[in-house]
Amino acid sequence: AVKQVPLTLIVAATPKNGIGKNGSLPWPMLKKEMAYFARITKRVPTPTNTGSLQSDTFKQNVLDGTQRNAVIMGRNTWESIPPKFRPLKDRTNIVISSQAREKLDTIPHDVVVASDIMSGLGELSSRVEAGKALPVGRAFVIGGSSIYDSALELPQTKHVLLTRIHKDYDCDTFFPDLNGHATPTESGWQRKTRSDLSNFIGEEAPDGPITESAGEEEVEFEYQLYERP
Ligand code: FOL
Repeated sequence: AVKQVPLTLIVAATPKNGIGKNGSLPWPMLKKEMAYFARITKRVPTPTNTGSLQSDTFKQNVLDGTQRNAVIMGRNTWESIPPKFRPLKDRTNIVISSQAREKLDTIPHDVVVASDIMSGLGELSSRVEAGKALPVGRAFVIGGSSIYDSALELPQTKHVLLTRIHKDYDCDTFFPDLNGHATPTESGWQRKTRSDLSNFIGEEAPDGPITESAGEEEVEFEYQLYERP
């Protein structure tokens, strides 16, 4: 039996599941939300603390440097990240593209380029075995639409960290409807409690919505966790 690495989707979406507009995010910069994304995708769990006690799950941090999480993204999402922030630091970046690295705009060699999620993870495993990359902690799928779609088809995708933005923005890119992918029964996606979320992310989750001033306006959002069996 070969253990497949669990995949977690992380996404921020409007009430209509909008995630993007004209190659960037639809909302003005939400500093706290972006900081949450960075913190959660960097934080590595310990496999050594057997995990019967959930509070042990996150005693190890990225700063220990024995593992690093992977972030898996499509080529458009890669290009949407400001050049000064990419590759996303302290994470192994995997870019999905049907074009070979050579035909793409200068992607550093420590970034894995692959034609699909499973080959990207396979290439990363080869690099780990060759001592050229750190062992994988968690693997996060960070978009966009078509990469989220593909990930939801994979049986190893068990969690979605969704930030629900409580405001409508005009969008041209959407997150797939979780229970269009599965029936709203026990075999489908279920929202978990705040306590489950805290345990999963390794930090206290806020109670209720967060308000952030962004540009001219105040924007409310909340962090959610979904799971499927
Ligand atoms: N998930 C959530 N919850 N929020 C998001 O904004 C988000 N964005 C993407 C995927 N999942 C998400 C894809 N888009 C950066 C920029 C765009 C982006 C993802 C990441 C980025 O620059 N991240 C830096 C932080 C930069 C900063 O602190 O301003 C990083 O280090 O992660």
